[in-house]
Amino acid sequence: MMKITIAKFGLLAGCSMLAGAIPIELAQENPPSVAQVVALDECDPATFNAALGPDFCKNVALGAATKLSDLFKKAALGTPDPGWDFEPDAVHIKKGTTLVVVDQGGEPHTFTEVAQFGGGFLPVLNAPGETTVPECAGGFANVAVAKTRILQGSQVQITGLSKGEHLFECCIHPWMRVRVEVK
Ligand SMILES: [Cu+2]
Repeated sequence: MMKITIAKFGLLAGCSMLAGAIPIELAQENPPSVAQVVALDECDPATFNAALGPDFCKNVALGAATKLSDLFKKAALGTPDPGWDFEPDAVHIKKGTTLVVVDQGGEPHTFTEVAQFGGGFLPVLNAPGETTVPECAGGFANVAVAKTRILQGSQVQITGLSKGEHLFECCIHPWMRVRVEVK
């Protein structure tokens, strides 16, 4: 009885060692390649949540907060608040690299691929004369746009990018832009 138990344990241990060894070998041959982009903002919970609903903006911007009315004012002047930003602005990756986009700001953003940079779906946040790009049209009522949404504290992974240049922007705050170069 004891012998059988030990033999079974030994077999299990052997299997798990083997299972553990395979991914490590593969990883050494093809190191997993990941590049990270972070979405940042400085939303002021009091004014954002009063207008947009409870918990829309989480208070994560320590010591810095922009009131909703100021965000609108700056956007209307064509000088949007730089606290709303994707970092870095340009990413150079090899084909096969996974792009991980993390929302470290206090409110939702989108990471939407566009043919050309332009306006988002909220005219009030677009620069003067800037029109909504086709990829952002319809806002979250458009499933294609909704799928690119990143909620506060969460992330999306972009895989399978073809070689060449890819442009991404936030369809809410369209001055948040990233240029991705895939080699
Ligand atoms: Cu945004």
